[in-house]
Amino acid sequence: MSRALTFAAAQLGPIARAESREDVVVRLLEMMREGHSRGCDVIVYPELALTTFFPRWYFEDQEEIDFFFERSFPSPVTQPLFDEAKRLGVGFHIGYAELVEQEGRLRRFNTAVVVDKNGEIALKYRKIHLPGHAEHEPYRPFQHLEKRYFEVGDLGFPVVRSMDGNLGICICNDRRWPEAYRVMGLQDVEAVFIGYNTPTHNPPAPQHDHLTSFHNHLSMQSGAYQNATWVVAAAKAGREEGVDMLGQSAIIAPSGEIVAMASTLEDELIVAKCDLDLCRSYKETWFAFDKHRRPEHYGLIVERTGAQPPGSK
Ligand code: ING
Repeated sequence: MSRALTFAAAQLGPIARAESREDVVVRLLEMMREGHSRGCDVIVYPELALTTFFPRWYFEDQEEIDFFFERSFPSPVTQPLFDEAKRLGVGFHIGYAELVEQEGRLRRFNTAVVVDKNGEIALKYRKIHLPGHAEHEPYRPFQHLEKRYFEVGDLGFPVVRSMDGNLGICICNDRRWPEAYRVMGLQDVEAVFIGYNTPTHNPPAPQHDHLTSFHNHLSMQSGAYQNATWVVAAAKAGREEGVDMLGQSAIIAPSGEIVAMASTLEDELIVAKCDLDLCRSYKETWFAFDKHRRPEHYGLIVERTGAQPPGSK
């Protein structure tokens, strides 16, 4: 008996800096309704889906920065997403910039949540692998200041049972790090939801630019296969405030095969019926972790941060 969920990746085209959250929510609702009409159970929106990707600019004024953050989620402007999801009986994943008072001080995270079919937040994740840099680097045609504007996430990589599946989240750069998938794999994850904002030019390494799409899919297909999980990945795509952002949102099976992919750089919904029990054939053979893993030999993965060449101290 297959345990199939129909997932959608809701790719977003550019969000202009001047575009209001209200206007963005209209776009999100349109894709939620299309997803419902196509039988979707869960719709996956991108990372930082409510505003333009603001870490591309250097700001000094904290108030200017905090304009891009949500002080509550849901908030009046995002409540319609929760209401419509409940009315339609669909779940969704969405990324946003989270501003929260915690332990007596303001904290800022690059956050994503899974909202279930009752409109309740079932899972929350705060981005752990923050790429880019913390100081203004004028040589760059655009900045990537996630290390300046966000703190490292403090929730680990949780997996929750919701909507009949073991669901996990990682955000953008996290998808390039095998540890992120493996921690979720060790919690028997069956579907990982990923939002990303990926420029097609990386100023420190322009020689890699032509491989941006290959590296995107390579990372996610590997993560899916090596942890026997589905991956549903939604891009913020297109030329956003002058920066070209990768599209090619994709739905990837535990086999590592891409079963659906976006073919535009605009708002585009891609849909696939995903049998979560397909994970079992990998979890019970190739990647039967309990039978085959040898953690007693993996110590360096946790003990050491940076690589140390042979013969070093
Ligand atoms: N984006 C990128 C990613 O890992 C990055 C990091 C920055 C890529 C600059 C290329 C150029 O896909 C995020 N948001 O993590």
